[in-house]
Amino acid sequence: MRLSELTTYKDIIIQCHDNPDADSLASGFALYSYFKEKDIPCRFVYSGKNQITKSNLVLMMKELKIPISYVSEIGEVDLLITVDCQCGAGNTTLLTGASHVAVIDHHQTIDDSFKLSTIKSNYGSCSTIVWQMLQEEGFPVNSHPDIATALYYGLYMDTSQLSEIYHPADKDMRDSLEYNQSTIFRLIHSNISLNELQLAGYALTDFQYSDTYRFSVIMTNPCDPNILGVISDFALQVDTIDTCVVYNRLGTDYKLSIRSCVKEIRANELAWYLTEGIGSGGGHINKSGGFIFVKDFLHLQPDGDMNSYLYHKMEEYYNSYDLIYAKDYTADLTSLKLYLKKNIPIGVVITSELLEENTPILVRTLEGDLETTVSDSLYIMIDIQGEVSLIHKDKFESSYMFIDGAPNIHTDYLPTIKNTINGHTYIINKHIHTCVALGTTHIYAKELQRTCKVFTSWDESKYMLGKPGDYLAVRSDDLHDVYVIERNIFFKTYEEDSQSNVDSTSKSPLI
Ligand SMILES: [Mn+2]
Repeated sequence: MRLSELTTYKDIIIQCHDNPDADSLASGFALYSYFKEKDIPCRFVYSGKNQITKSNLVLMMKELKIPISYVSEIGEVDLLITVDCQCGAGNTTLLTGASHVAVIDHHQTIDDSFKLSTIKSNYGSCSTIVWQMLQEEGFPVNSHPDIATALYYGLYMDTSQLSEIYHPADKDMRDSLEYNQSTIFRLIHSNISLNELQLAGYALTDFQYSDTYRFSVIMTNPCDPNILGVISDFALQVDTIDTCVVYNRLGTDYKLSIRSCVKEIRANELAWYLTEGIGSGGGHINKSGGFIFVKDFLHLQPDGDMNSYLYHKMEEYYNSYDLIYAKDYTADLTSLKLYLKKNIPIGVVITSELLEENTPILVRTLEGDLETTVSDSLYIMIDIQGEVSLIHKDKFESSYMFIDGAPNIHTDYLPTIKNTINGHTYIINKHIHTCVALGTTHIYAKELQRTCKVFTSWDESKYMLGKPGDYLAVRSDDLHDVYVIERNIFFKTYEEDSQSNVDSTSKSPLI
């Protein structure tokens, strides 16, 4: 969806989620400014039980002149845009009266029936999506310091002070915005009030702790949901706490703030686990949040004891997965089958076709930034999922050959190459050649029966998550090269090797 498509509507209401945060205020404000400039009657609103009181948000609205108003109904309107949230989601009060609805969000898709929607669940902030959409329309964000500052603060607050930025689009925005530094500094230091400081102190005097699993569960009195995050950040600093959940009840929901500081547990996955079926959750690797509907919770646990539910659910989570550290793992080949990699055309970029020899470049990919220097012998490979690897010309020529036609790449972010001297960024799609591997690659693989977290030998800091139904793979030429292949990619990329000369005594793969 493009923003220009939305300018055909007579009037527009932009709604952010209940209990707005900085990201939702920034995204809505930027959109509002775009439609105002196009002379389309537009309002920016939020609803829900609570009005904004949190000190940093009050300051943000005042300093950046964000014209948001609190409503309980909207009357008739041609188009309602929900921003940083999805119409129908638990955190978004349903405002009726709109003839059409559009959704712009970076949370997990809960309903894909909206014709008008841009949802990018892997973006750090909704501000980034709106910024990209404004770029697409040629809207000069940096000519509006208030908008640039709001978008920067939105990303800042949604990515734990920019510490959890991983999507390249988020980095692109962070690097490009010309924001007001002194305003950002004041906002950062207006995060909690004196009363909230006291409330956090009370909460921390009473907590549940598991010796076995090193997690803590903490209840607080009702407060702004953002304060839960302040408390969980603090609790996680304890040397013997690896993960924690801080929660309270606000009206019809329980709010949860979840943290993890160990590489074996991702806070966002834990949030999904704790709220599955009775609410919703998500976020980032180290920090996440969620909510649980009181009504659905009472069905599950009629005594309403949230503390005991969370404690036991945490224990259950710790027992729900297997861990594999590829470096020290010895695969049991009798339980695996041999598969052959299909010859899929992938992409290759010859760097010297784009830039002069010896130019330092930054290759930005979904997986992270990669710095290198252009040379005649440096080729960049782009695989089916848009993942990038560097390869020497000689190695390339002995392992691949060029073919005609387009490569088979499915990604929502094609890598970009930036000249780090002059900052010029190259869109590489015009420069991608197509190639296929010479020879064959074999793997041993089996279908996973249980959730499995694999720390590969090439990245020991992050695990690959395998769900039941996905495949655990071991390279036949390197038994320590263990990884997970998603079920649908597996069937696209591999076929069982009938010529297999592996002893296949075991017919039922197990892990
Ligand atoms: Mn957000």
